[in-house]
Amino acid sequence: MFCFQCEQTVGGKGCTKVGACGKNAVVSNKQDELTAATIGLARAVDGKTPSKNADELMMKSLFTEVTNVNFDENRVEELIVEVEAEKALYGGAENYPWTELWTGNEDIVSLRSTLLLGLRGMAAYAYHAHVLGKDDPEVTSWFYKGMKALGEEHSVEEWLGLLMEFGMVNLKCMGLLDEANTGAYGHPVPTPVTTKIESGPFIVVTGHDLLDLKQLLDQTEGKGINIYTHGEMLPAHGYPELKKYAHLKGNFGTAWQNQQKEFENIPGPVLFTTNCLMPPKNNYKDRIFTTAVVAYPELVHIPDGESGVKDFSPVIDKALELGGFSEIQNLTGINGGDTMTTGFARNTVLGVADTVIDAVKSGAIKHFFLVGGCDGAKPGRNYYTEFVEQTPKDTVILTLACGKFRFNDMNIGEIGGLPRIMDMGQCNDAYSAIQVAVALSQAFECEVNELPLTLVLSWYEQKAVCILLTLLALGIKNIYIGPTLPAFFSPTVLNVLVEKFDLTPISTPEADLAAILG
Ligand code: FS2
Ligand code: SF4
Repeated sequence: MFCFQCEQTVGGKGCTKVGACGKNAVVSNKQDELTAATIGLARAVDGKTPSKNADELMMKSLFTEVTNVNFDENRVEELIVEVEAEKALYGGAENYPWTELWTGNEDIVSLRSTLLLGLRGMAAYAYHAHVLGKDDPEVTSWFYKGMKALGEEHSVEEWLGLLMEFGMVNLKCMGLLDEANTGAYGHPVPTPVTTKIESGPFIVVTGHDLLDLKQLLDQTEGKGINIYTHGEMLPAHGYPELKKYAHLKGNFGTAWQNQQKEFENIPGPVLFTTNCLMPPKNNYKDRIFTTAVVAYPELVHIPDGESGVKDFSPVIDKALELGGFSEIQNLTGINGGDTMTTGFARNTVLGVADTVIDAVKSGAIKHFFLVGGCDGAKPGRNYYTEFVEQTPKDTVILTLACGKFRFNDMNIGEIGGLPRIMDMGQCNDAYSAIQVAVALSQAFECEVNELPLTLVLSWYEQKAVCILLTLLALGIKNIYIGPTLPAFFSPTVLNVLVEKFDLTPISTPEADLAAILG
């Protein structure tokens, strides 16, 4: 096996025997085989119109290959068989030799890998929009274009061109998901979320898929079962059509890398709608349920339902059987706070744009930071907590994705009635952040790069890769990135990114803050 797609890759170089994520060599090789088969599918449909089934297979296959999504060789094999059958309908085509995916000239491998990993990330977003009935022909067709391109020879300039084109397509895809989520559930509103867990049966829902949460809320209503979000599901509390359910009570736990501790002997089931799933320990294995493309051997999987409605009875029965805590649990976030406020998506922030603009003009707000992205297990990630703690009182922190659990229970005060930390949502809500930045640049009649705004990003898996490519394609410069740089950036590719975009690796909060504000 060879895999270097995530931030915890072994030795910062590549996983070759077993993944640091727990993915074994058989699954890893099968995922490469699946990648090669989807390149074959893209070749086969070239010049023809792909079916809806082909489109779904493309999204599902790429999503399946994302870190911490699928650990089940049988499910990957099933997908390979389905892709081959679909490919045959278009007269077939050669698959890419999967053993050559990560080999060749270092810079070409780097550029090819970056495009593939970005496509994997975008597939997750496209899939969430798709289940809500939203597809964009440009996004869908770019999966074929991108996968076909992966199997071809290109110059460095051509690869860079493809990456920038992809970044703009991913912006469209995030916009599509924003439209799907807000269309179905309304625009998020600021919502304080408690970290306390009440007594009685409960279910924890994690991952990014709001439709799975909505169906579970419907199916548990009036049954005496409380629902708690976890990880990337926290922003669900902000959506009017989800927050209206009285039994959507609060948030359990913190970011994904703490799950093996947090789920220990928990008296309730956990539903994984997407990544990040870690190999479950024996003391809670019987309580973990997967759905959609998430899978792990021996765990109960909730299949896609007839006419789009899933049957969550196995999860509900488990919640009733386990019965929950006998008394209220006064849990807190990492810093001891018992409330995590979310819901500051674009509509809310732009709704107070005049207040924000006045505060900037009067000097009450000196700088904006977007401190966002993934969390992970590396000790160096304390940087993000310390960075937020050290930001001056006249600055505002916008945040998104699961990295925020490092500081989203802290109360660092307000400016002009607005909290200094504003949670914009999941990683895909980078779209909201981009809309706000564009609106501010229009209000101040300047370029986004001239705004008093700095992006301080943390990355872990491939959704962060597609978002980074979007930000670069938009010409956003001076992004700070950590905790370490991707192993799939070769020295030459990294040089290009540093020179062209001033991409800066994080150093210390003190030094970086001084450089940004000085
Ligand atoms: Fe966090 Fe994991 Fe959103 Fe990533 S829960 S690192 O999938 O996509 O962030
Ligand atoms: Fe290693 Fe990350 Fe790949 Fe898992 S996903 S095998 S940890 S590089």
